Amino acid sequence: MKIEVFETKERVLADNESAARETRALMRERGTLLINLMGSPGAGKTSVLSRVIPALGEFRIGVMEADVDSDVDAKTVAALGARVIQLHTGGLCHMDADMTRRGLDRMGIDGLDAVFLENIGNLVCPAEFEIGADLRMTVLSVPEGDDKPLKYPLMFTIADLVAVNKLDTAPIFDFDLAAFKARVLALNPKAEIIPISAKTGEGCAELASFLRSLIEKRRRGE
Ligand SMILES: Nc1nc2c(ncn2[C@@H]2O[C@H](COP(=O)(O)OP(=O)(O)O)[C@@H](O)[C@H]2O)c(=O)[nH]1
Ligand SMILES: [Mg+2]
Repeated sequence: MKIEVFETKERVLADNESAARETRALMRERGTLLINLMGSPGAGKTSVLSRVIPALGEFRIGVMEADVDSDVDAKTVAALGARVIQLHTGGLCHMDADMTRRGLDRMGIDGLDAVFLENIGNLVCPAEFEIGADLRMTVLSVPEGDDKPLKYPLMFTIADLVAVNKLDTAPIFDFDLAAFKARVLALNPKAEIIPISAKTGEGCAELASFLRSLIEKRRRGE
């Protein structure tokens, strides 16, 4: 007897890819840059936004805060003057393209130059689901260790930009920045790696200027 095998995960990922393509086309048409902000819980995603949004004060920024529950991060970011929506995934460990699209529709992107999606904190599921972002940005913090690209290779393979946060804690943790960079670049030679501290502000101007040039390019329709 021949039993049919239906590859459900492949189907889900194919549907996700087509929704992501639609979002990518929409963002291009509207002149808005979409950034998928990923990283472990506590890596400093919200803290980095708290540095970067004021530094990009000339632009209008939207933030979609995805959480399993709660609205603490959304309140922090709203206080910076960004347009904010809280998205609850009800237990799901990542945002997919369809959920992202619904969030964008609900928040409204009229007049926005850039939208950050602060994804659910983990280094596994968000890497698997394309949301249609123009930039995939991963925050990895020093206390997590320099071996994370070895343990979670997909996250560092798909990241366009890796912000190495909590640089101020480097004297306490044995974090080998050169080894970390080499591990990321071995997976992904095009990755941009910017060491920062959201606490002291070190490196945040460089990070903001990297983002600024992408936002300006998108505004010019490039
Ligand atoms: N020492 C230090 N602490 C940081 C830095 N960035 C964030 N934190 C702290 O790390 C914790 C988690 O930060 P948060 O931004 O909420 O992380 P998220 O879960 O990735 O959004 C908070 O207690 C922050 O104050 C940093 O650069 N240095
Ligand atoms: Mg957060």
